[in-house]
Amino acid sequence: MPRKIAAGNWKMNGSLASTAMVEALAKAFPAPECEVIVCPPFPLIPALVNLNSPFTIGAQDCHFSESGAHTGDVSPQLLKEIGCGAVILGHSERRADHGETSALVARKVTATQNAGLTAIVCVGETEADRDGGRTLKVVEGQLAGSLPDGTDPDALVIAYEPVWAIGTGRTPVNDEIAEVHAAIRDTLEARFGGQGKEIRILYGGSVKPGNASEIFAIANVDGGLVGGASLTAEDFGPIVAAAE
Ligand code: G2H
Repeated sequence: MPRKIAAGNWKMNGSLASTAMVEALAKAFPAPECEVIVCPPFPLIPALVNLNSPFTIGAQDCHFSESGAHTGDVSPQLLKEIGCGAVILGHSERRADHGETSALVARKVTATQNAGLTAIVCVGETEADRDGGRTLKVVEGQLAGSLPDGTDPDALVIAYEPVWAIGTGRTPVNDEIAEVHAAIRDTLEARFGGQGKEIRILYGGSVKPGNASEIFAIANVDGGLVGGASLTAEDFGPIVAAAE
């Protein structure tokens, strides 16, 4: 398994025509030297899976139950059945827009991993947290709360996404990214021992073709979770190349 990951989080963007973008990307990267994960909105997942590209197709959320009376929700078992390989959990937009807590994310991590999927767990501080000097405390607290007992480190990816850098065009300076990623690595090693070294830690927040190589070269940065710049092959292609 390649160490680096280029993951695209399409958020609530894309249409059936977006399959063309993934086809173009697969043509450019028929055997990528990094893991490429594409996470479209739920209804587009089958169309992307059916392309049989070398990429992992993921979801942006799931419920913690296998089935039941949960209108509008999707189970990880169904995601697995239709060909998903990963699920983004605890993205700051879900924490903010849907009131998701770390305790809820933890239940989803268990369910996701039990379904045979990789959990991509997002953590990150707000601007007020950073200005208040609470960045590491907040991130470590989110990790502790979002990773339940029994978490499988082999089916876990962490994404550090400072909330103030998401979709804003602002990115932390390299030393700030390095500091948080090192703290996350320490936390994972304390929790999972040697296996904590193997867990991929992605940076997310305004990753672009122009900054991806520099960010991915920072210690403990194992690739990126990319939003806006994952929507076209022109933008996402160079980011995949930077992760190779
Ligand atoms: C952070 C990121 C993708 P963007 O949310 O998860 O989005 O790259 O648009 O800042």
